[in-house]
Amino acid sequence: MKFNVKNFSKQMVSKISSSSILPPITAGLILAIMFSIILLAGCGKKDGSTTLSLSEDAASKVYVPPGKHDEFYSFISGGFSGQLAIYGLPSGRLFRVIPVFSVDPEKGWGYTEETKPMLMTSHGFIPWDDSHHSELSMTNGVPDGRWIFLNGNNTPRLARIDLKTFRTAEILEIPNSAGNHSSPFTTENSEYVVCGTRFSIPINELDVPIDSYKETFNGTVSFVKIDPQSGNMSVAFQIMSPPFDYDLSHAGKGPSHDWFFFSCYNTEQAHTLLEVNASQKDKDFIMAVNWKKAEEYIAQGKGKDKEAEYYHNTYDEASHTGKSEILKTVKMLDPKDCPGMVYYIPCPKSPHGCDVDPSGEYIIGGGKLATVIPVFSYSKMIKAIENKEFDGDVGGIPVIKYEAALHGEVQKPGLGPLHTEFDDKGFAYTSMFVSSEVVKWDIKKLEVVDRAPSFYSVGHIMIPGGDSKQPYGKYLVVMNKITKDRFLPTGPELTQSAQLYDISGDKMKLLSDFPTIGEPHYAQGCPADLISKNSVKIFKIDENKHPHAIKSVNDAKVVRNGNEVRVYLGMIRSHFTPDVIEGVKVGDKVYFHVTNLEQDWDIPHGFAVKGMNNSEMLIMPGETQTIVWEPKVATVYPFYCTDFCSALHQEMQGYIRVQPAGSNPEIKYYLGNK
Ligand code: K7E
Ligand code: CUA
Repeated sequence: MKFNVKNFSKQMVSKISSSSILPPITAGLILAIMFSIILLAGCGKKDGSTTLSLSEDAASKVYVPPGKHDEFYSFISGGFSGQLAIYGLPSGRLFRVIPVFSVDPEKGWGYTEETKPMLMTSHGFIPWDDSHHSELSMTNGVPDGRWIFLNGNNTPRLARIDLKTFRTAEILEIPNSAGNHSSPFTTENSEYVVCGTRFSIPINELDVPIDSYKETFNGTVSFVKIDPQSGNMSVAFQIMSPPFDYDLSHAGKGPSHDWFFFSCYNTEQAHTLLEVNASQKDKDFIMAVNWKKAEEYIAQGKGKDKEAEYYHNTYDEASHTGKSEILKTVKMLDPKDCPGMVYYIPCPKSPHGCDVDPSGEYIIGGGKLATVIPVFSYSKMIKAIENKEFDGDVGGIPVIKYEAALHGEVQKPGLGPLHTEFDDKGFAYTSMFVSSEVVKWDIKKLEVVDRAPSFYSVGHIMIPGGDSKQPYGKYLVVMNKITKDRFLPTGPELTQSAQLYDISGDKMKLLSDFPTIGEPHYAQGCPADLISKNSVKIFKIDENKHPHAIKSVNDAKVVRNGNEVRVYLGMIRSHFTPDVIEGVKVGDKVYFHVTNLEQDWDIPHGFAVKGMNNSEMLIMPGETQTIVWEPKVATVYPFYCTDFCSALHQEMQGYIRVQPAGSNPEIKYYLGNK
């Protein structure tokens, strides 16, 4: 979500004064929200600075002395950058950016021949996406530090990042979906990661009039099976659902282990001016899916094979190479044929976040336009199902009576509740987008116990382990949409930001602000040693299965085959083998297969050749990567190492001669004496 507070107020003023579409209640609510925005926009500032003063105490809490490590990793999604950024907590220091769905010349990802297949989709090569949510793999409902999943919103995709290497291991395209937003949330043992479509689309007919939305459009939620050993992802089944917008989700845990909960808005089934038309109803839904039941129906053959074309891309660390596989079918379940599998719970009003507390008993909806936070009870939901306390059905899906599933409502929490995380002491923390604050409340008593302003317009919040069975209730990270006056200006666009709060006591305490890469949405955090102890340091050169790897400098060579020239280049501090190459001509396609022969941690070498219309490569110890170069002009081109690898890094260079098209040069190469 992103909008400007000032514009929002202005637009709303003109809308409310000029529009007779809005029912009086909606208009009244929006007016109330608007006034609060104006009030709050004014009260955060005094003489250009915030009124909040930070004590030395706060500074010492985020201070990690030089040479010391942070206590937690945090993985903050990059939003429209399609990347995932890794920060230490409590310092807020940035360690690494994983490009995931995007290209980043620093990493060479998507530029090298080996990694290009990872970004292939049924729409072609797509080096970008919009990534909102990260989710750590779990065992027994607790992050296990093995993998982290990231959603691709725009070209619906799901990525798995291997936390041994901090690299993308797998990207799966999601068929019959558009706007993969309610993703990639996982069940307690990462049996499944889900993908729910934000936009409903015409699933059966492709080309239909858009105003036939109600008749021809549908939503789907997909359950992606995760292989417990390899992590390999496959679409196990999809559930066809009414044409709503499936927004966010979280799995049950403990008693609610078998269930998954998805928030949805636009139950009005509007296809235009959703801003108004999808805000008509007092309540939308949380969709409760019994995935164990779905498994039974699949076993009984109730899943219909549905044609679809989608890519499955995997990266093999042994050969340092990615490959794409094109899949043609998915299993689709229709709730009409599968009683007991899907229910709707009414939820006020245009829900966004859908969060389950550590006990698995309470399900919290975040109604963007609601004045309360509704808290549902899993055990009451089950009783309501047993007693058939329904208010009819929608598309064959029974609608449970609101009161029958409700534990209670948090009254007057603030404005625009979005997302909720949990600590280990029975408290929930909900972000309030409109009133720019975080509200702490007691889950059982439903009472607000503390509130802290956020600067400004908070979206997601994150407590390490905060959506798991075992939150580490020490820090809260708040991720903001707008920073206004918090940082030095950088032209028309200011940095997005995260803020760190100490939540170990009764009251939340702001400790620090730090900028983020891209727009942060959701994040995950876990104790550092869960991951750091497994970190890969080198790739063993003896185990390098790349077809164009060399195992020693003695294997370095240059080979011509027609107009293809393959350069098998070795790198070791501080030279290339060979570093003089002749025999290439204009019109050739030159493959540089570059192997880093080092076997020491943290000694990458880089490779670039003058005028290369691509990116540098950064090659890790023991790894082979390939870049293609098609020289256009006959001359001599230098190449060099781009990563400062030793005192003689600057000497790590070479020359390649390119002769005119039509010539017949002899291949020659050497290092040192000819
Ligand atoms: Cu609230 Cu896309 Cu999870 Cu952003 S979403 S904030
Ligand atoms: Cu190798 Cu610098």
